[in-house]
Amino acid sequence: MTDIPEDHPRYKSLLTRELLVKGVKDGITSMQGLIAQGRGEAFDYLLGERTTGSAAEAERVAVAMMLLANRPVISVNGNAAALVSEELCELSKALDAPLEVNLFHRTEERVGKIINLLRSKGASTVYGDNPDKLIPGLSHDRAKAASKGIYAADVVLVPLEDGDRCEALVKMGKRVIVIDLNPLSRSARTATVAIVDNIVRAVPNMTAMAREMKNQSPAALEDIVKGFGNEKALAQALDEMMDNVKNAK
Ligand code: PTJ
Repeated sequence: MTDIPEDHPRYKSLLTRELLVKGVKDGITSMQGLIAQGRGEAFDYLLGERTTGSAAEAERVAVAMMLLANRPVISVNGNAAALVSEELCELSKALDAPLEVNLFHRTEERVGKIINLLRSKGASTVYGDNPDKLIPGLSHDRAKAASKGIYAADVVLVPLEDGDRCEALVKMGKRVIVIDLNPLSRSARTATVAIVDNIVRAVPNMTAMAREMKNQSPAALEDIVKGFGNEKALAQALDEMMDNVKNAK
């Protein structure tokens, strides 16, 4: 990895890039993952590289939804594994939700490496190496799912998702939470809850919230979920981006 000085004004962003490049070298992240990160970075720049008010609210709703779920599952791809493997394990514990590796550019070797990485960071249950079901309506490898994992889940957290699978999971009757910096993406628009934030900020935020909210009553958690509308939240995210751009003039 290139040694990035901590006083560099773009330290965090450059470090994120380094993690992804390392992910590619280690066989965790796909080459396409670098391009996806570039698109994410552009939106993050517009957002001011911060967790906005609407993102924090979406994170709270997502945590409440996961805590209320009977079978919550967290999906992990090559970008998520490179950027936040340890943080995802902590979130998995805080929410009592297993992890499942699900890849768009699937190779069994990469699935195995990501599972090993997650286990080395403390994950207990990780599905993905033995998918025995197919998500209906998807023709690519992303359809592969574990019968005890995503296939049976009632709520699925899918960071950096492609729109197709998000739509297919919603069609199966699941509540789908995406983390996607692009509020215009099909996944963000199809999701039950879209969190417009960088995964490196969103996942630790959600873990802290889960620890705080864990003892709230189901009625109190329902109240948090009830008031949420994804369309309105996405409109707010766009407003926050535009305000940030206007303030830069
Ligand atoms: O590891 P694989 O094979 O499953 O592949 C993973 C990628 C991400 C390559 C694959 O799912 C893909 O091509 O995704 P897309 O369709 O490019 O969508 C990724 C979305 O995530 C885009 O809308 C980006 O803006 C957004 N994004 C990228 N980096 C981040 C992000 N959102 C949050 N945090 C990020 N760091």
